[in-house]
Amino acid sequence: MTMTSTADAAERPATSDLPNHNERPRWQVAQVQALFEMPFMDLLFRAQQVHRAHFDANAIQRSTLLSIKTGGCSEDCGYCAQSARYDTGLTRERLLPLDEVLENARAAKARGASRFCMGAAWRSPKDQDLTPVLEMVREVKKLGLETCVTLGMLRPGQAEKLADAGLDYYNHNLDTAPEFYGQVITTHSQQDRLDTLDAVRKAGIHVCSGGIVGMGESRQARAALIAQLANLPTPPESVPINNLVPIPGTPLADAEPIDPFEFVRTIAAARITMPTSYVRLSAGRQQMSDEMQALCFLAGANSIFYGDRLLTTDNPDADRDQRLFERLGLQSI
Ligand code: SAM
Ligand code: DTB
Ligand code: SF4
Repeated sequence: MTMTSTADAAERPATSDLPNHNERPRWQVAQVQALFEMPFMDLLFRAQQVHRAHFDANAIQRSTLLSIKTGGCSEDCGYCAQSARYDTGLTRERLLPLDEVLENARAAKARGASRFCMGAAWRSPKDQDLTPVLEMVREVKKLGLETCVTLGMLRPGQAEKLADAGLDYYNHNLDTAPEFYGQVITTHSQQDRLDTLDAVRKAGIHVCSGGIVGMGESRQARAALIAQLANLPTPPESVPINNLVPIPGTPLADAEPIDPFEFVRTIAAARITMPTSYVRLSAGRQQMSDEMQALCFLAGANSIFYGDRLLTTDNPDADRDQRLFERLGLQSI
């Protein structure tokens, strides 16, 4: 098949155009935007080619999430049910005890999850907050699960402590394009998040970082987010793409939903620009049809959150996901 001229415009830059020939080629925002502008069928075909060159196209990785500390967060992220600044009707909870966390982890493993992700609504954990989480990481790992935590911004030395506890992944999203960031979050900067990702990477922990779409951002902003993730010194091993779950009481409660095909295009752009990363179809699956999810898998998504809760909102239950996997002939990783 021949590519269209739009597709040609989306080719990666030649390495010879770069000042340092040892560097990976960088994706320009315009090149990622050109991917978004490809005819839908061509974009999906290209995403499938990239996907099949690096992964089994019929296998999906599953992680189960647990909110270990819910609500009362100091930050003003405009999408978040857990910010103390908005009245979202959420009941705050203190850090869960270890035995409750382990009970959830055992159930996740029994259902077939390979990774267990623990999320806490902190701007940044204090050292005394981190100590019990280190114990959770050690104990969950002993169950034979991969471990992931998402705790907010890390202070010096904390990533190393998490690495010593055996943590496999740290989730910390860039969330949206640098130029749109200040319209969604004002209590920290995107640079703060980049600094935490750098500390996590240097400590030898795998990076899980992605973003949210459907917040009223432009297509260019979506392309800029994808380019930024792909151009990190090492791309994240895991890239969650969240579709905004509108939360009553937050500033984004009434955001115009994204066109479903535009969401699929975002997945495809992530797949093409980060060929060896797992692209995670994240928040928003509960509101998607099975057909929409199948399109996302066709566009290169190869991991999901599995289990009937995300952090504070619903996710499809395991039975629905198992039926979907059977109907599509998908295996779990
Ligand atoms: N406090 C930590 C942080 O901000 O990194 C960890 C928890 S935070 C809830 C994790 C991620 O969930 C956010 O970065 C955002 O991408 C996603 N998220 C939060 N609320 C969401 C919503 N209503 N819809 C979709 N994604 C959401
Ligand atoms: C990510 O990117 N998405 C997950 C996980 N990382 C921590 C969280 C989604 C949260 C959706 C809204 C909620 O349940 O509160
Ligand atoms: Fe929510 Fe995390 Fe922002 Fe806190 S820092 S408001 S938990 S997204």
